[in-house]
Amino acid sequence: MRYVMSRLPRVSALLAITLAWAAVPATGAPHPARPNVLLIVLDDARPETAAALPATTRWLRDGTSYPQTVAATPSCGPSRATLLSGRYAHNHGVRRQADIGGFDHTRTLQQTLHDSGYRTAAVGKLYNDWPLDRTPPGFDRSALTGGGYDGAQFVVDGVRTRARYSTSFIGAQARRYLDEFERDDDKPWLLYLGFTAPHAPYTPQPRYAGRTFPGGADPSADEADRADKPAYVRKHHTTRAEGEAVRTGQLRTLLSVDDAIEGVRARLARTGELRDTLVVLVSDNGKQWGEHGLGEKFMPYGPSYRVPLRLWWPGHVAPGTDPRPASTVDVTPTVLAALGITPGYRPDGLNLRGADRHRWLLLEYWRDSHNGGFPTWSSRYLPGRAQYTEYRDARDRRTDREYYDLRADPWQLTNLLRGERDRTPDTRADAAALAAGRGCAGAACP
Ligand SMILES: [Ca+2]
Ligand SMILES: [Ca+2]
Ligand SMILES: [Ca+2]
Repeated sequence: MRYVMSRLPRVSALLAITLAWAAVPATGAPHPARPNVLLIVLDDARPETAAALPATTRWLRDGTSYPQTVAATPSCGPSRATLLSGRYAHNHGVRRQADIGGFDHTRTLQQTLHDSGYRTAAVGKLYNDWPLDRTPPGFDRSALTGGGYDGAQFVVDGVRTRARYSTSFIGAQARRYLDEFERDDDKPWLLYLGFTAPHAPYTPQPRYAGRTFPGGADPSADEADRADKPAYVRKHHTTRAEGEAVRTGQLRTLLSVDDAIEGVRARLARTGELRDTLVVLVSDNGKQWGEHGLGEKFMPYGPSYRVPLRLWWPGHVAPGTDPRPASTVDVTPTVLAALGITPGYRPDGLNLRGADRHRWLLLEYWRDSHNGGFPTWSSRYLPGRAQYTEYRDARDRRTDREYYDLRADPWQLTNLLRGERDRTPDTRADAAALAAGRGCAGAACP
């Protein structure tokens, strides 16, 4: 019964969503003072990487976790634009890494909070292809990097510098901004905390370089028959062993992230801000650890698009697990609803803490020369049930299609549109829903 919403007629579902949206500002008790917002964004972390974040997990344990969360567009730059705007890439326009120049910075979490009296700062990796010496609109302060670990370059409020180790630098800079905020103690703040970990090149701190971790890639890392998959998949040959090396490298870098986050938590406790801070932990996309013979992300498979999402705010966000489908597009609307702030625009995502729910999850990706030759695709994803994917060429003509019955085949081993005829599902409803979803806006989004 978890997906009862998807069985309702479309009009009723839209009406329910509209009513829930209208009701949002009234759902929480009025806040005597607005809380701070700490938005922690990991880079390429799938949900399983929580194994390398013990202190962070302990801290956020009495918040809400959303195990069915996707990155609406599993690619760094587009995904961050989605996280910070609450809009799908087909609306915010950052479809490819280099598109950030066309981003509407006024329709963002940071601009909305800034306009509501928040002090705002961004630390670490934010957008791709953004000039680091320019503080992005909506932020008062910024200490940005393009990525990397040892000797990574940062620009701290216009001053160029190099970090000995990026993760430690990001943690220290976050604490500096928190100290600065503390001097203006009455004002709430937004701190965007974007780690470069666990993105390639997975350089660990020496003290974590020998650590190993039990577990590994999912069973699709040994997919023997990929004849059901589109041709581009079969051009890749990432082995389970190669995927395992990437996984270990990622988890080692996250041990340093755990230390940095613990340092931020301790500083919040010391300045008396801990209980007045809404914390969000999320990743911009996942990572293939050899599943289907693939590395990277950018593909319509679980390891690429599934991401961790946790919310924490003692006394306001209930402890527990929310199994409802969630997306990166929901982060900004959920934060703003928790704060009782109505943005000056209509996001595409929804308030995850409201009555409202996704009928299905829209996933979209556009071919990007920065990312290699992965094709353009979009999916209709029903977690635990099914995923329907269409690939498109440069002229927007449909090329390949995939359909996975996730109840029988959770690892996406058998594309039912490339198998025996008698098992071919009827995908007309999926295709129609996806066609509408690809152009959706606001409450009309699935
Ligand atoms: Ca990423
Ligand atoms: Ca204080
Ligand atoms: Ca197969």
